[in-house]
Amino acid sequence: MTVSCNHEGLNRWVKEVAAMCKPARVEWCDGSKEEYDRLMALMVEQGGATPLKKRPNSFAFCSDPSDVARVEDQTYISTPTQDEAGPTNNWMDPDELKPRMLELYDGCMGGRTMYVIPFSMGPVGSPLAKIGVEITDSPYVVCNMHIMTRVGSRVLEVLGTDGEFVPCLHSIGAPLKPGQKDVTWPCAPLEKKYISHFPQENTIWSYGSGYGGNALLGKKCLALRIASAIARREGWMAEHMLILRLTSPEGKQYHIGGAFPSACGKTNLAMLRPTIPGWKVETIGDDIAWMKVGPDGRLYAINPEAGFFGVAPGTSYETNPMAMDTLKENCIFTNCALTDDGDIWWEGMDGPVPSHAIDWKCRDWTPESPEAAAHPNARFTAPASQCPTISPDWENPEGVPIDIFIFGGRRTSVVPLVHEAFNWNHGVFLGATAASETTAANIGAVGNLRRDPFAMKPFCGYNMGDYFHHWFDMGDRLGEKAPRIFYVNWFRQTPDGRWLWPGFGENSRVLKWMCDRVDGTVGAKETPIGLMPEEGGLDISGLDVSAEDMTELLTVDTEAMKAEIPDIQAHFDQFGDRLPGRLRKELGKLKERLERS
Ligand code: SAT
Ligand code: MN
Repeated sequence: MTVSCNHEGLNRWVKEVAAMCKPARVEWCDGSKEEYDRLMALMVEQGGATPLKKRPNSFAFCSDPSDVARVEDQTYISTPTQDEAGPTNNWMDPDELKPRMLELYDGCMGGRTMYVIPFSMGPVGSPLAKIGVEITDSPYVVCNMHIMTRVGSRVLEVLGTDGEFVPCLHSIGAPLKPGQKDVTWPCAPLEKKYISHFPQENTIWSYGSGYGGNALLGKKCLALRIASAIARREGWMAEHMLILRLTSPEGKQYHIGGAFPSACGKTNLAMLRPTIPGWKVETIGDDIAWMKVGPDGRLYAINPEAGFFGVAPGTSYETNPMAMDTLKENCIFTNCALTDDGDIWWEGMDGPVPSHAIDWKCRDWTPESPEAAAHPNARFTAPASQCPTISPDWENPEGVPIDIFIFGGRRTSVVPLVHEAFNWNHGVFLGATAASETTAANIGAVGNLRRDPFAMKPFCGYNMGDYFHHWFDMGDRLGEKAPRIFYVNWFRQTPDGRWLWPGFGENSRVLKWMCDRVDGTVGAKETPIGLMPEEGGLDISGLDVSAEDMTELLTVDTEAMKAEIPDIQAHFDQFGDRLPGRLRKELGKLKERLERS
């Protein structure tokens, strides 16, 4: 299929980029199955993709060992002043960053095909959707974008001759000299990787990495970093949130938006199968929510993505059966292990551990091998439409009305299973002070505690102090129709490392408590940190958790909370004048409540 583009600005940009990157050829993507099959066949032929015997139309890839996760240290918010990017972002002056990257881009696509991918974040033509165009020299990126976004000629039709789009420039940064043999996962060395955002111009420049959030620019780069900056200017919200619909046995629907850092179980929660009888969960999104105030004054959310880019290790029929069923066909697997019978495997998958496999570094692997077979941040790319619990409303262009926000993170101690904010302002405080132990989703040490406000630390495209203001502004606008705010921690452990809470499907008990709170049918006890379930408030019938563990899960450790105050104080101090006074006030009130208790 030939793609014709009548958008002068887009045609001009494509020409300019081609002149700079000097690819061997330029190809416009139409999003068709023919295109996907052709590029996959090409990658199979070149040795980068392995077709899986056990999963129709599915392929496995292994990345370069330097290219396994987002590179936060080399991710930039490039605004004219550092203050606009704020203390939580890496900043570089565009006047310094651009020349540096232009030099890298010069001739960077030599010997390769430059693909032009028109894509829509959100259902094509939805009033909440945004159009992007990614230029890339990676066929792997093209195929992943086919699954993760809506790609194709329809997008160009909506764009017309002068529609707005976000230009997303990507190169793996590995030009081929004439006659040079390609490697299976070409990319630039770590120090040459740059993931740059220019929020003032709504543009993205990514160089050197082929991996996930570094390279699939519709996701974290557009739908979060650039969109969050646009959303603030335009009065809506772009959040790092799953979206799910919970339906009670009486048929009442509740919509939940949940913000958790990467690799903290958003995908599992979005596809949860309730263990409490009669309750049902439908999945709307597992990573990103775009939300606008609707005509009735409530907050409506859409999932701008079309697929799931989920963490593979730990996913099993036990932990997330719906994800496992989603992964049966038409998927891409990255950095998983390959079994001898032509399937993928990862740590934590159901069934026996294979006696032999090829690990993600292409080495022979046996259970005795010292390293894991799959990389801990190995990923699957799967079409959302294949999820058995996908909601019939997941592509509703108007979105779904949000009743509940949940914040949380991975905390092995201190933070109880669930607490509710006293009100919106206190809820914003809970979001702004959220902390989590780091995971393998970003390059760096695993297990350190870091403040990750609203799970947006790596994804907020402007000064986070202003972002906090924006949350207060949205609350003021929503008034009584604002969603209720809760904070959860599924990850509590005993000092010797035993999980206190079973998690997964059992989390439905906590969600039910939230719905009951929204309906006013269950009470709560006041604690210094928020409202918590009263004795018997949480439905634990049939749950295999001891009374002592339940008590531990629902107790506020006043001394441990007090000990965190200086860290919260320091966290707030970094925002200087940009910190909303309301947050300081909430901190003061928390201190008082802790002193009194
Ligand atoms: O690599 S991604 O940014 O797409 C996944 C994640 O870290 O959540
Ligand atoms: Mn994420």
